[in-house]
Amino acid sequence: MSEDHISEEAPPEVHHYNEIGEVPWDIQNYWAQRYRIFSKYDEGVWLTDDAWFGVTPEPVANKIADHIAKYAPEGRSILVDAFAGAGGNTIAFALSGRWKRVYAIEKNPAVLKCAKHNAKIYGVDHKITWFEGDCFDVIKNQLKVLGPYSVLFASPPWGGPGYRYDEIFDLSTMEPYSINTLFTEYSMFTDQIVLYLPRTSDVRQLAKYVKGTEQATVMHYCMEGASKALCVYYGDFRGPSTD
Ligand code: MGP
Repeated sequence: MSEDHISEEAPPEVHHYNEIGEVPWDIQNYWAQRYRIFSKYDEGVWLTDDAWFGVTPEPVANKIADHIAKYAPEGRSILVDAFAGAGGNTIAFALSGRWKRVYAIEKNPAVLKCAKHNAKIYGVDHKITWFEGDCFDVIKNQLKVLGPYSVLFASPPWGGPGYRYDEIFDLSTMEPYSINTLFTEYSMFTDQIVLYLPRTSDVRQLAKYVKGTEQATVMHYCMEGASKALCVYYGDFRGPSTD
């Protein structure tokens, strides 16, 4: 870790909890799994209280990064992470070594600070270009020309942990961005799109965005025998299901 990392000041809504007594009750369950979420948690990982709900556990983030690195078309050298959050996926993409550059977008300034700080802990901050803002605006206004060289990964908000109570999750009413909004916006940028979505997502809705007789792959990412979430791969990914 560098000196400037150690002396950095955390904004007021950013925390590194050391003991369960400090942790708000509704995130205690996540804090209990902190080393599965960030194996380097004790090196001073930062999170906002809301960021705990959406962060991808490290083994899952690494597996997804590994699949995208292996199966994305060769000509793609840029990875755009549209919802960087506290950095779980972004760090894994940078660690994979597959990308010339990782572009990470996050709207919430405090959460973006967490992502940058956490990337420093993992030693990959220098491989990432950070954008503070709405991902649709950043992609349209600042990254547009990179579309043909990029893979777009998005782990959007799912409308809160309440997603668990739906037997089949309706992606058309997902808040604040429906599957239709996400796909329509992202497909104006690139045709290589990976979305991280609830494990109970309605796959019939995912199929609607597959052109003609092309195919998409849906992959469940599991820990200890239970699916955590799925990824849908749209584009020319060479069959992650074979791994
Ligand atoms: P979870 O269902 O809240 O936890 O999230 P868990 O421990 O699997 O619940 P249980 O029923 O198994 O006890 C599962 C995973 O979904 C988390 O690890 C996050 O990666 C992801 N996740 C959860 N939420 C609410 C979101 C979200 O809003 N957006 C994104 N992108 N990921 C989420």
